[in-house]
Amino acid sequence: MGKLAEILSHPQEVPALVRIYLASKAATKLPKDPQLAFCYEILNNVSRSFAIVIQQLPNPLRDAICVFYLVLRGLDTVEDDMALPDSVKLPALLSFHKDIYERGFTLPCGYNHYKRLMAQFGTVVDVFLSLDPAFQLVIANITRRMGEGMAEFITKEVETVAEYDKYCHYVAGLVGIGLSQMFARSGLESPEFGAKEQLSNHMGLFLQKTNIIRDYLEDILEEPAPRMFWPRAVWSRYAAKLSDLKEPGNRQAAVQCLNHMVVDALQHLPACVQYMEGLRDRQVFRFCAIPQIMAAGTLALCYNNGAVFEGAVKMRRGQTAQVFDACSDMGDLFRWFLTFLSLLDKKVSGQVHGDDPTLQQAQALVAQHTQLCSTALAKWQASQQPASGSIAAWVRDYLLLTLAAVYAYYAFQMGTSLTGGGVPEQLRGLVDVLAAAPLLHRLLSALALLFTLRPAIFAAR
Ligand code: D61
Ligand code: MG
Repeated sequence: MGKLAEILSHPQEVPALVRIYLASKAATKLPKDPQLAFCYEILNNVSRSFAIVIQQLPNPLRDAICVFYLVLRGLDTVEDDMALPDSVKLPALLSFHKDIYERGFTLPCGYNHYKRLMAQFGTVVDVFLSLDPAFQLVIANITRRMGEGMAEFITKEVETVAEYDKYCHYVAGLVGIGLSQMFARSGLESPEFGAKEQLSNHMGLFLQKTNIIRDYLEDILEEPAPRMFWPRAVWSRYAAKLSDLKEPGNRQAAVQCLNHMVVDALQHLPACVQYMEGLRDRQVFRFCAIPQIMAAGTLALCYNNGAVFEGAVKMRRGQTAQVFDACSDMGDLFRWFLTFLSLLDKKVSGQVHGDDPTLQQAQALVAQHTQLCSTALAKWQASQQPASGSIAAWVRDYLLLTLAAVYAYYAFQMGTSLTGGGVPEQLRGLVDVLAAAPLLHRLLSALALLFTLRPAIFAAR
C-alpha cells in the first residue's frame, strides 16, 4: 500500500503521525560540539528506529549510548560486509575492542552511510575517549565479547536452536547486558540492573529474532553472498534448502516454517515483561519498551503471512507513531502487547491448514501470554488507583473531603442545635434550605462522603 492510501485507510493515526514528525524534527537539532554532531548525524542516518529512542534519553547516558550504538554498528559493518575476505574480517572483529582506543582509527568497508561511518570512525573514537571511563569499560568489554562471537560464526552456519540463541546472544543479548550496566552506572536505574544478565539477554533475543524473521528475503538475496540465520534444525523440517522457502511453489511449507520461527521468538516475551517491570526511570522505560512493542507488532504481522517471502513486512508508520505516542508506563506496554496478542489470536484461531506442526504451540503461547498481560494489567491499574500521589491530586482530595465533611456536619445537625445560635447571620438562609428537606440532605451528604473516600476504601481492600 502506498503512503497516502495507508493514511486514508487509517485516519485515526494522523494526529500521532504529525506529533512524531514534529518530535523527529526537534530531535535532529545537532549538538554544538562538531564531533558529537557527527555522531548524532550518522546515528540518524544508519538507524531508522533506534536514533529517535536514543535521542530521548537524558545526558550523560544519551551520549554514551549513542557511542555504544556506533561502535557496535561499526563492528557489525565489518561482520556484514560480504565482500571482505575472512582473512581480513576475522582479525578485524577480534581487535575491534582495542582499536576503539586508537585515535584516528578507520577501517574502510561497508556501503552508503556505513561506509562513511567507517571512514570517519576516528571521530567516534574521539567521543568514546571523552566518555566516563566506566562507560568506556562497558562498551569495550561488550565489543570484545561480540567480536569474538561474530568471529566464531563467520565460518559456521546456525545449526541447532541452541546455536541460534547463542548467535543472537552475541549480536543482541550482549547489547542488552551492556545497556543494563550503563543504566545502573548512570544512577537512573538501581545498581541491581548491572547484574540482570539473563533478563537483559532475553530483551536482545526478542529484538534480534524478530529482525531475523522479518529480514529473511533481504538476507537470502544479499550480494555477493546470501546471509542465513534461520537455524537448520527448524527449516530442514520444511525444505531441503533455506533458499527454497522463497519459491512461490513452496509457500505453504514456507509459511509453516515462518510460524515455527515466530513461536520460538514469542517465548522471550514473559522475560521481557519481567525486565521492564523493574525499570524506574520513565525515559529509560520508553527507550526499552518502544523497540519491544515494535517487535511484538512485527511478529504478529509476520505470523502466517506469506508476504514475508515476497518483500518487506513492516508495521504501518501511523501505528509506529501511535506506539511512540503512548508508551510511558507498564499500562501502555500491556495494552500494546494485548493488542498484538489479539491479532495473533485471530490468526491462530482462523487458520485453515490444520497440519501446521506448531499451531497448537502457538495457540497455547498466545493464550498464556494474553493471560499474563491481562492479569498484570489489572494489577497495575489497581496499584495506580490513588491518583498517583501528585500534590495537585492530594490538594483536590483534601478540599473535596473538607467540603463533604462540612456538608455532612450541617445535614446531620439540622433541626436541633443548628436552628439556635452558633450559625452566623449570613448562613441562616442556607440552614433554612437545608432544614426544609433534612432526609434528602442527609442522604446526599452521605453520598458525597462515600464518593470522596472511595480511593481510600478501594486501596484498603
Ligand atoms: C533495551 C533497548 C534496546 C536494546 C535492548 C534493550 C537490548 C538489545 C538491543 C537493543 C540490541 C538489539 C539489536 C536488534 C537489531 N539488530 C541489529 O541491528 C543487528 O546487528 C546486531 C549487531 C549490532 C548491534 C548494534 C546495536 C543495535 C541496537 C542498539 C545498540 C547497538 C546499542 C544501544 C541501543 C540499541 C542486525 O543489523 C542489521 C539489520 O538489522 O538490518 C544484523 O546485522 O543482524
Ligand atoms: Mg550483522
